[in-house]
Amino acid sequence: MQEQLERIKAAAVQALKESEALQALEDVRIKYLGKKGELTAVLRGMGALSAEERPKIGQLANNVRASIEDLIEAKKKALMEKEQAARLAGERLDVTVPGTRRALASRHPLKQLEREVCDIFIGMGFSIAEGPDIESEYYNFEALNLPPDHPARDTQDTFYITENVLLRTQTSSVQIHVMENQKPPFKMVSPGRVYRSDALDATHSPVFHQMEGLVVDKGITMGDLKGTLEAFLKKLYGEDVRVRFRPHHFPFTEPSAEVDISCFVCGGEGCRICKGEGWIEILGAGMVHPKVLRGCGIDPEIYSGFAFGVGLERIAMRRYGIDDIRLFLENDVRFLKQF
Ligand code: 2NL
Repeated sequence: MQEQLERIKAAAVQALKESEALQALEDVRIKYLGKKGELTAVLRGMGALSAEERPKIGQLANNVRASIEDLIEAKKKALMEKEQAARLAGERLDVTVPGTRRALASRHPLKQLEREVCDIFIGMGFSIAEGPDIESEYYNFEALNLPPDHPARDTQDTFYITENVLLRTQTSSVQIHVMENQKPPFKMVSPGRVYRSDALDATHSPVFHQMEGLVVDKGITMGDLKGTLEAFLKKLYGEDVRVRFRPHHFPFTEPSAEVDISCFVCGGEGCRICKGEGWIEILGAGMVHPKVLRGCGIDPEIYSGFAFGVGLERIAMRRYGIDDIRLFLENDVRFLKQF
């Protein structure tokens, strides 16, 4: 029996030496130490031994079991370490290899300008008002004293969605909503996209950006309009700029004016940019028409206000010497990278 145990041990040791996977180790364990294993079979036969021999053989069998178990454990550990090492080697990555550089995007030049202009007005205590691009005819035209037969209402000039729903042609509509829903005083600017049914060429685009401003309070005068716009234009173009107001007509303001600045290229001498004029037209403005105030539920006998509108593309084109409005829409990185 002793011999038998030694043979079992030798066979198990040999089998373990040849095992190269965890499953093979388990197979060995079952074959020799399992319930139906070889060592168990020997132990079952111990009943036939003499009382003298039984403890000796029992002791030996236990030693054989223990050493096979130890070997299995050791081999298991070795195999797992080997496996881990192989996995780590496969996953190794060189953190010193240079990465793929991702180009950082930048703000669109028109949005940069919009922000700059908004910041100037925020600095003067204005709030920003935004509203929908799709409007009803009432908010876009009627409320601004543009009667049904006004040429701006023609389908040649305006994108109609249904008979009285359209893409806004100015952001004044946003300010009408605010005047209807809140109580004066108001001091706001409303930047945003506006739409006109124009064919796209170097100087016209069916979609462009505008910024309108509105101040309504008791006792607002043309002096407030002039002072505010002069302060704005000096912040945008520099303290040396001179500002000129020319009489004009808008249906929604009375009186109305167009506002020019002295040419920022030649300083008023006359050059290519100002077409020899010395002046550059920047804004339209005026005192809010009493009809417009009344339509929003504001009593023009108590309140007065001024308003203005400015096209952002025109300002940006002149500032950066851009000669084609289509460049703003094409998203050509070579163009956008310059700002
Ligand atoms: C221009 C002229 C202007 C206004 C816009 C306005 C808004 C309300 C009431 C009265 Cl809610 N007026 N806006 C006033 C005068 C001129 O824009 O040349 N825009 C590019």
